[in-house]
Amino acid sequence: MTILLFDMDGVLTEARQPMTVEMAQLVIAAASRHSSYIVTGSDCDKVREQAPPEVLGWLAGVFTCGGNEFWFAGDCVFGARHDFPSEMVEAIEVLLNASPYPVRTGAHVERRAGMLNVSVVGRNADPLQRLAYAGFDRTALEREALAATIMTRFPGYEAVLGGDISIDIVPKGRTKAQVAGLLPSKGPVYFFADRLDPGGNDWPLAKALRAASPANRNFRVNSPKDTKVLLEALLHGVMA
Ligand code: M1P
Repeated sequence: MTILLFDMDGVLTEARQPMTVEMAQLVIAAASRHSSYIVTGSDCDKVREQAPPEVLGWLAGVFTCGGNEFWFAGDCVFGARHDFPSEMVEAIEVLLNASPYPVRTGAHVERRAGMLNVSVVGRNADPLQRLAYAGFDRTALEREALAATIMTRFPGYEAVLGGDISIDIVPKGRTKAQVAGLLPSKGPVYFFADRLDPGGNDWPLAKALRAASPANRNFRVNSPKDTKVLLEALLHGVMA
């Protein structure tokens, strides 16, 4: 039986937005036929805000914080912990202060299980402030530069781009790739994700899945609209 893995932001939902009723119905239909998981850089509170309980109830589990936590039936089954060096947090503060981006909304460094999430505009940004920063970053490539700077200075860590306004920092190897080794070996794995290029937070898992079996497949989506098309195709047996 094919196992389905879904990234959340940009794939099942718009960034930090609730799942639509239509998407919820499709995910439930898929999850009732295939063992299905969400794999996200976000934490469990955000997953609960965005995915309705009836969807979560159909899932075989939710990997949060880039695979550093696993949730099943509403309980945290395991959670990695990591003490990030204070020099890193200090260096991040220097980099945040040095950014030319003028709007700051607060919550710029968020500590999650086994990871740090860092955002120049801040996690309190509203949807318009998110869009504005994402537009700036598309041209300025600020997040790529921040990630590269952090990885050069702290080579034991990986900094990857997850959503639209932040970067996720984890100890080397503690990316979403770890999920590949945690799945039941029941069948091919289909991964639906939007950050499949090097430097994106879905790339390490996509690479690990490709290396594990030629039957595994990574499906790139540009928005939840693409995911709906793929799920409808899956439900009609097109992708089997
Ligand atoms: O799930 C993808 C990403 O979602 C958020 O990203 P952003 O706020 O940048 O759009 C964050 O929760 C991030 O950690 C996560 O990887």
